[in-house]
Amino acid sequence: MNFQQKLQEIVKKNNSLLCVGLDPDLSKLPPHILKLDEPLFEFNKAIIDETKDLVCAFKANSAFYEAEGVRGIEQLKKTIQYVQKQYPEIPVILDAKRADIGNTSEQYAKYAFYFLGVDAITVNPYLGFDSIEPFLKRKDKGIIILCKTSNPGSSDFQDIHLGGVSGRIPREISSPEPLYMFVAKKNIEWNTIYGNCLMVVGATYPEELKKIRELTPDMTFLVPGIGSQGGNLEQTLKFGLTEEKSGLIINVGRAIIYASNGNDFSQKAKEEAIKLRDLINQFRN
Ligand code: NUP
Repeated sequence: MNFQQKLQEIVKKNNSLLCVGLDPDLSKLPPHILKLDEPLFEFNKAIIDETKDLVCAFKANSAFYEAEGVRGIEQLKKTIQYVQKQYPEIPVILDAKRADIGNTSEQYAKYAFYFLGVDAITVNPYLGFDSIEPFLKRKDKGIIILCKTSNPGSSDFQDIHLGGVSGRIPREISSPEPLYMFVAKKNIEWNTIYGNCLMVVGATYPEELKKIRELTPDMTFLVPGIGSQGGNLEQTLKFGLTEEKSGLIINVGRAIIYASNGNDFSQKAKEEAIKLRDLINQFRN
């Protein structure tokens, strides 16, 4: 079963487009968890156990594990293995925004898909096709390409209009459209060849989301930015849902995982996840 099939199954089974972000930050974990030998893993495990019926995926951002060195990576791997063993129907996304020259990307792909064994990875298309091809050729995996990111600085480059560019870019696409639209078109093109592409579109830019959805009626978008970043859930759903009322993976990290800092943190996370799942589903019915 490939990533898209696995995703579709769990969306149906859990009736959810919510993805919980497993981004454990030692400075924010509950005191009783910090006392444990593997706090990142124990925190994740509690969140996973409470939200497993409410999500369509878990997304782990590599930075929060790399920050803790070898022990962090071990706990990332343990978290992924835990999901695979206990809840194998739930896909795990590695948010790493990787890509480099092809030869190096091969190693990043090996790390994600062989060492960690995740179902999908986020990649940065800035280096061009050969930099993401080592990921794309894993047709069973989901390759989630950054398109319009949720942060304020995403406008610095992604909104630059392409009029007048030269070099390898053919004249017909040298039009006054922003870079993110060009990237979206490339993603669609790569998806027709490889069939395993998704794209990242931030919930903080609903107008841009709308324009990208107009280009592709059925590709799946990973949408971060709801909760702590102030993204607009209503508009995200209005503009982003496909005809089948799907096509979005709505990631929420901090607003769920840090809903409480006490002994009840996983219970509170569950309550937040239920609220968000239900809010999302109001727009799907
Ligand atoms: O455009 C993006 N914005 C974003 O926040 C692309 C991302 N991958 N992310 C990631 O999504 C971010 O690094 C973090 O892991 C998650 C958002 O978490 P939160 O703001 O819900 O806590």
